[in-house]
Amino acid sequence: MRKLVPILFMLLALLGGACGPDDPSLEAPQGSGDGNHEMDMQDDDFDFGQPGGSSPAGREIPISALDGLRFDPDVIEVSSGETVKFVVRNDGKNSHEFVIGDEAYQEEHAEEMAGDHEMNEDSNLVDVEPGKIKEIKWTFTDEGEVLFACQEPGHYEGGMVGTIEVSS
Ligand SMILES: [Cu+2]
Repeated sequence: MRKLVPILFMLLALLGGACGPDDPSLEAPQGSGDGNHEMDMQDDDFDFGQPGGSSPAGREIPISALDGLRFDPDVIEVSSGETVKFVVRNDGKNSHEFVIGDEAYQEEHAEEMAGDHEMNEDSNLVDVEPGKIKEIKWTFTDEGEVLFACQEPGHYEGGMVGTIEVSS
């Protein structure tokens, strides 16, 4: 019996080896092969528009982040193709973030943030300390709804989210 165990392991190893070089990815679902999904999201390649870059902003939109887990205003209307500059002021005593993203993006980041909160500033988000102001330029490309949310732990879930209605 004792000798059977190593033999079984050897057999398994041989079978495993036959599956090719990508077999060590036992933790990743077969076929997905993309541990780089995370990198995609930081690659200025977004589903909900693009960083404003050097495009001139047609207008500035002031937004206030509040400790009551609200943004003021919380509904903004823009047109597709429009570049706007958000001027985000933290009027609270807690840290807040301003993260541009569609619902899928926000949901995904809310889950990440719930665990280990370490969100580096990216082209679609700013971290705003109490009393500070940060600016972020964004070009909206597609008609539809984009969200802006705070991804401090619990804030998005608590309702710290607003809507950007992008018209054609
Ligand atoms: Cu917040």
